[in-house]
Amino acid sequence: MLRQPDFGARQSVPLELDGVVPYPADAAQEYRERGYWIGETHWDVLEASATRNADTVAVCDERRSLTYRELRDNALSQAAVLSAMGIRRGDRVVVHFPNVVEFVETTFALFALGTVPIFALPAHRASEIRYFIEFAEAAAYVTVDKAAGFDYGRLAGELENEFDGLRTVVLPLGDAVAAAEHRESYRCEALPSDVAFLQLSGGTTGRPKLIPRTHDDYLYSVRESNRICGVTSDTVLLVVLPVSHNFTMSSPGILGALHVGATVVLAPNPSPDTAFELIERHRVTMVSVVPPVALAWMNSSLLQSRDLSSLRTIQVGGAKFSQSAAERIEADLGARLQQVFGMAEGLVNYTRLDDDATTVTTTQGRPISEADEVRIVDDNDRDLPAGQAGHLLTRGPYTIRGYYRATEHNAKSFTADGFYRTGDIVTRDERGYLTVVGRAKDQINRGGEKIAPEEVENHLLAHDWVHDVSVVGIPDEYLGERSKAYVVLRTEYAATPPSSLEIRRFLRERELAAYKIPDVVEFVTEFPRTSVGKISKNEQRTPQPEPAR
Ligand code: OOB
Repeated sequence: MLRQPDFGARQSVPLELDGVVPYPADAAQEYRERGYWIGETHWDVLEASATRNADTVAVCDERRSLTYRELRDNALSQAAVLSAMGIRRGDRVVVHFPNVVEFVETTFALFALGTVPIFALPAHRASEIRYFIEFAEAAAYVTVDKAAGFDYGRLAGELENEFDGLRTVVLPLGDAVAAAEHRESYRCEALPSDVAFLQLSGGTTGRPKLIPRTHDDYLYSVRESNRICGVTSDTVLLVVLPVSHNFTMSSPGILGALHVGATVVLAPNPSPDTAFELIERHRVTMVSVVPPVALAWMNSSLLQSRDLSSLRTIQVGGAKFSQSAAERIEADLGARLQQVFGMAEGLVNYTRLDDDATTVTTTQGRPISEADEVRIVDDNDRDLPAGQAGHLLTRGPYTIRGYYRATEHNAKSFTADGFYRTGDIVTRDERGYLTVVGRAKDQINRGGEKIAPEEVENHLLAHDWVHDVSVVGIPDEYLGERSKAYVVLRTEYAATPPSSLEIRRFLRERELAAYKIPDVVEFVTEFPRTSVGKISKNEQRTPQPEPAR
């Protein structure tokens, strides 16, 4: 019989993870003294909730529903299995799930062991997953069998063959888990100052960057988010965005809900059919969406036939929400709008529940914490006066000081004194509210899904016929932006170009996440250039008049 992992008393040795930039000692001390970092781990949070709310439903999806006690016990059972497989504290483990209960069980099983999950997105495919395994030297890959139209289990099999020593776990685990024994209480080995997991950055480079977040820093943002967003044990949170995304996890998200004994309902997709039915059935009070989902909901004819009266707050974030759409939310959906402007690297801004209508519809809110330091600077890092648009830099009690294993990139993405360069162009009013007005980073924000053009360009350059390529975001009424690839073919193929469909199929065959595949492909003979000879992406982003025929 498998037993619960037996680590005895909590160890006092901090986790050593190479390639992590720690908070400077004086900053860490200040964050503790001011009561931001209170010395709890994610596992402690679940233990406490399971004690207080044992029989409340913690999380459910279409197939399964778990009380807090069941969630805790299942997580410990899975931890026992993982531990028997040799998975230990500090090991990196790629976690790859669609919106199913197993994601939450697995995440807490890994927290119980002090293992470091890497939160892959449900849409990621072999190309991204392989990279995470290699780059982070992952010990294991955990997923679920066929779900949401994709055979995750098959991918697990392929990866196991490919990577020596990689353990793969495909849920459900079956009998092994049913047999595990539990103790009344379990103290995990992790320390609150340890890296709890690696989140993913939207990315601007050829490969996504990994973001090390500690228990202390993340839980501070979660607790404050709960306070700002009014999450209590009565909250029923509907999750329609990908489970592992930072917005879904922590703003206040799944972790916020589990912190206070609320109920999380996981939706397999954000379509009005699916979501409205779940809102009605579970009397959902709160939901987080990206702008295109908010638009689809407001335009849905199903609004007439479904009862959404339980909905109190609808959070919109991840990409810029237009003022005109924001102004419609309350009347169309019968819930109050809260704008959320956040990033997996840390800083999250919210409009407050008691803000006036103009603030809620025209700004992206203000930071969570009075300790969030925000600077708005010009191209030479000089501070700008209130109201002027500039680069947003930030530092604070839950914003990282560096990406994982990325020394060179960190020198560019962080100032010498530890401010993160967000790449966002914002204005700030006298009250500290931010409005996002643009972006300086080379990233496409496709309705909240982030695409690093360089990553897609590298894949396209692997095509034998392709000589050069440039990927940009072009305006889209619904998504905000969609992606376009300009392709220059090798001269010998220029006369007989492949169809754009073939190019897109080529990318799919390289097992790239579908949202990264360009919406539009155009073959050109050359790129517009700037005066210094660089590709003018700005010109490529601007819609060109149709050529005269
Ligand atoms: C969220 O996190 P990420 O890491 O996927 O993306 C962060 C970037 C920001 O730097 C900004 O460029 C953009 O996404 N963004 C917004 C926005 N919210 C995020 N741009 C304009 N308006 C907004 N409201 O996207 C994220 C993380 C936590 C909470 C919410 C969103």
